Amino acid sequence: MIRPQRNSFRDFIDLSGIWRIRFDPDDVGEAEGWCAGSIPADTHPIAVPGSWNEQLAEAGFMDYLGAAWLQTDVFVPPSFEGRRIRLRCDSADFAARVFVDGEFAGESGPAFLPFEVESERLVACRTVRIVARVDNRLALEGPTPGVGMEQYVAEGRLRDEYRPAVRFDFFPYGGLNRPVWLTATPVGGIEAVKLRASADGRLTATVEAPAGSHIRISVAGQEAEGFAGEPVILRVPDVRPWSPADPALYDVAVERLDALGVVADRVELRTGFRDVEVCGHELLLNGQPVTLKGFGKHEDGPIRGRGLDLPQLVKDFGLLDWIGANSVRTSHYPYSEAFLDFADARGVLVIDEVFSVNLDFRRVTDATLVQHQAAVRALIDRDGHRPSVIAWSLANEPGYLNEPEYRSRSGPYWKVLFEDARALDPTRPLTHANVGYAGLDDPAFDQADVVSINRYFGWYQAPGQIERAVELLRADLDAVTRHGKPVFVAEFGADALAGQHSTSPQLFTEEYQADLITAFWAELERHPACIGGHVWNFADFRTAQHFRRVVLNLKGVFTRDRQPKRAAFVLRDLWKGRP
Ligand code: GCB
Repeated sequence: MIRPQRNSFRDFIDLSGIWRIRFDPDDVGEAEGWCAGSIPADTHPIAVPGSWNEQLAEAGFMDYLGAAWLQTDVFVPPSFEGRRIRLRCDSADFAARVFVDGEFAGESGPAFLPFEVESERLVACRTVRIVARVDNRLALEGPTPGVGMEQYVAEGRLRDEYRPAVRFDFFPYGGLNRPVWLTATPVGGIEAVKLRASADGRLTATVEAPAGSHIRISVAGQEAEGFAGEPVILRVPDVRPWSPADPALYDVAVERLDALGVVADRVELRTGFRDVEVCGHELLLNGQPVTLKGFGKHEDGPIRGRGLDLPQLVKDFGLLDWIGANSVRTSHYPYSEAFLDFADARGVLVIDEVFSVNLDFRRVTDATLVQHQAAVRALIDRDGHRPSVIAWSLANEPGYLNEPEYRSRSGPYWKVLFEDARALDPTRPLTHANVGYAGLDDPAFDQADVVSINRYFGWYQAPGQIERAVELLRADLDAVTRHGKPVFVAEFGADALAGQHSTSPQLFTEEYQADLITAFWAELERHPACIGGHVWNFADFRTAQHFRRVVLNLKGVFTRDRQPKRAAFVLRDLWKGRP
């Protein structure tokens, strides 16, 4: 899939704006033909991109989990005549079926990743109606399992009931949370480009286009030619390797030439030349060891929910710079491409995570693995050319329910999943985020290149006892060191309510959060196998309702509206090396 772009061969219309939405709590829309669109009286206005929850809270849809039909009309301009016209959606949470003028056109693939649909109704010089049935429920056996009242009861876990019902600690926002586009590309054009660039200036491009297509690649004044489906290789002399200190980016032009050697299609991708590898307990970037300092984040904000928020992106990258962070994990799902544009340009290292949270091995079937593999493949396809992406994270906290099936059944699952990912991209290390319940010999560690652990000592265990928390952390770091790989603390932290203070160690105060983070950081820094840590979380974020959460998960070092807590200043001193 090629991201929408505009040049002499390609064009797009951004369908962002006010759409209409009709909720379908009884799931009757499909049978009743809502795919053709609805009259305004049955619908509410909704901004796209944006989640329906906070936008339509007053109409009663804050906690809505189910199907909803979103619609808009678009005029297909004359300039699209004779070209391949598609509708592209950058993501639909969590799944969508798309109709054009009432006819089914196609559906989404893995959640949080783009998909395209085509329809004979998409022809130039007419107005078409786009209707998307979006559903924010998750299947029980998916790579991120859903849950319902039945499971809470059957598992005897009524105290774990969330509203809306989820198995994870963030809000299941529904809607079209990233832009939707109408695109026009040449018939028989370039369909995909796989790029890999290394610090020695070598660039390999494999282009998907009609068989036999003649391909030309150019970057920094260098050119190479070849054919679709075969790697085309070129070398840039005196390349400036990409790094956080010098995030040098190069524009790569990929052209398809017709039989006369005339350019018939062109796409551009931006990349950077760099190497990442694991060596013993170290993670090397361009041959130099790196220490990861940063955060787990979320795509989350007031009103828009998970909707793409460009001002917030600008702000967040400014804050990452201000605090001296060099890295982020896209917990717990692939983020927008706009986010990665910033990471590439600002030199922020990214651990790119697939959407698999709290995988439950009592429910894993063959279909789970197939879906998980598809999600990994789609993520690598989308982000594989990004210099900022230094590792793939294939799951967050599988086995967190402490189910015995995790230890007995997950080994072969991880073997297949990791081997598959490694074959798709041998240039990046693989990891997953381990939860304490999954054990210090978590079967996924055998496959991972980096051993990542999430640890909440001082919070869920040993609350209020920072010294004890550090001892527990040290014991786990020592124990996982025996895997002989770099060790990374992918999550640690404490909730703090901005403005809550105390002179003694008290949960929820700004001082406790800051002191816990300081103590953990000292331990991570001194541990020989540890390559750094990510504080959980960059900013406070909304969760589903539960007595453990005060609307938000308060582990942010910034508030949800990006005001610093005490921990932000402390981290800034630690990471920027101030006294
Ligand atoms: C975790 C999860 C994360 C939660 C966090 C917490 O281990 O990975 O999604 O938000 O703990 O605050 O409990």
